[in-house]
Amino acid sequence: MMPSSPLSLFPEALRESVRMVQRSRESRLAKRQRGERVEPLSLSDRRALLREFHPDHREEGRAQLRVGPSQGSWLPEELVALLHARPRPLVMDLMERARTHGGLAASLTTDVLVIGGGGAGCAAAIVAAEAGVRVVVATKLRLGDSNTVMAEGGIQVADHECDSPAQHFLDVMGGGHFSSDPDLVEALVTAGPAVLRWLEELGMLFDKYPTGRMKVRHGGGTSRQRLHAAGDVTGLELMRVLKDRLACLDGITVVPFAPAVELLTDESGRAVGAILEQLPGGRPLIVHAKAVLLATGGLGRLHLNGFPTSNHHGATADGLVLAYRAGVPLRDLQNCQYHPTGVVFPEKLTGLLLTEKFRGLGAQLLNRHGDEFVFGLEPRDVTTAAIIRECSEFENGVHLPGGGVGVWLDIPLIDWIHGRGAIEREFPGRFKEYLHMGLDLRQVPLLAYPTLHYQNGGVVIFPNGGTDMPGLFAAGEVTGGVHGRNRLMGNALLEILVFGRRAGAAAAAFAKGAKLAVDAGLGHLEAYLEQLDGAGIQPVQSSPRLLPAYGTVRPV
Ligand code: MEZ
Repeated sequence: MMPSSPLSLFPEALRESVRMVQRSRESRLAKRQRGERVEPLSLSDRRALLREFHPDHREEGRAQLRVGPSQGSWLPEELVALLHARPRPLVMDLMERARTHGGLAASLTTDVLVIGGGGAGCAAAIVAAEAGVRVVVATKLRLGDSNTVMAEGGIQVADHECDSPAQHFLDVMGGGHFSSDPDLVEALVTAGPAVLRWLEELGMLFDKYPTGRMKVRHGGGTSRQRLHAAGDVTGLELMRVLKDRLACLDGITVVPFAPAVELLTDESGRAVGAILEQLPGGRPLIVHAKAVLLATGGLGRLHLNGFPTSNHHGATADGLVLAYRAGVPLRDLQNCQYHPTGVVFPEKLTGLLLTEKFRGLGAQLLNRHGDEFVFGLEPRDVTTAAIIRECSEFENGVHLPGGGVGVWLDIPLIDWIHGRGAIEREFPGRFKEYLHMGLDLRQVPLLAYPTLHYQNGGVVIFPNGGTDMPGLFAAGEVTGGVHGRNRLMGNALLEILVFGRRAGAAAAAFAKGAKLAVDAGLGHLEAYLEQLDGAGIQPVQSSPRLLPAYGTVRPV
């Protein structure tokens, strides 16, 4: 039931500020119609802003990695602590058995083991099964529980006449500060149109005009409108069709509630399986596989720099730990993505996403005086730094009585720009969700502040999804190189499909030419523990963490 006044849910201290935003809407719209706007920053201004205000550039909160192939890198201290940690107790017990028995006997065997049941893992499993190999998908929670399912705003694909993969390539390279691997970016953008056709064939429902033409929008840092969406539930709709396809295929076994806690390797250093730790209870499941594919997602639930996160509960960097202990290098992990608009109020939703599509359709970011202070479609890292500066140095943030601070995202402006009904039509998910709580997005702005959203870097891969380790493939957020130091909106959904499919195909091909190992063990782990010892590191925790240590969901 709707409250009596649109403002009744806001604390008294905020109501005058909301009214000011409402009062200034008409004149801001008129300005917009006259083409007056806050201009995008010059390259040098962007750089200076990032240096001073983006969390990646803070001196504190980093630590140096002291072992392994990326030794010497300065990374978020929460991540370094996991990489310097000892294995989980279950693995320590199995290590002794592996040593004395010359390996660990299998509870389950397969051709390809896919670790992770989000978008990248499902896409990989589908392609591998279609290539005729047996696949096991081991997933920490249920199939589909992942950041993919929470993705709202859309997927970037250059498929319209005024656009091209070359244009998309330049945007990705520029958005990532020219630090991406160009071969990976080329693979990403050129496969886009085919991936879109595949999704349509699988039955995904995109936003379209009555003529059947796909609607496309701008995202931050994009030179063309190329964001394709399914309302504001793009990831949910994407997972729906992937899960349907996966369920139709023979040869795929899904093992839910079974996170991988260590890879298995053979004498030659090939990846030959993994140890899964079944939830709850922690019983081991030893899987032998001819090829292993990591699609474990990101690290948002490590709450780097104390930020809230938009990520699902399983995003605890597990894949990074597994791959790194096995000797696979990491890249770009000093750069994380703080999405500019996480929820600040209502407080119970703190950190959850307010999609960039709101800004793509004209919602403005306003400070406590009701002034627009940044061009709304700067690349994400720039917008984030501008919000942090506005709330810190300029002291122009809106303060909640309970301590939170943020800036207004004036969502109702969207209906004023595009006509009544636009908000309900374009944001069916968030519109209903907030209405249910008593907040009508057609009438009130929401308070926003950056939230930890994405792990820009990760495991180093080749364009086919292979890694330095024979038999080990990786795809999706666990990998690095596609987005360089800053990802643009909508490229994550594209990445999980392009590289999920590539890695699935490459893993299947590898498996066809490989045999199951007879000596699947933990030799790589013993070597890693020796390195920790040699560096004088005495681990105080174990990893991978599996779940964050708060709330009602507890690690086992
Ligand atoms: O790619 C993303 O992270 C995305 C589309 C997020 C959003 O704002 O909706």
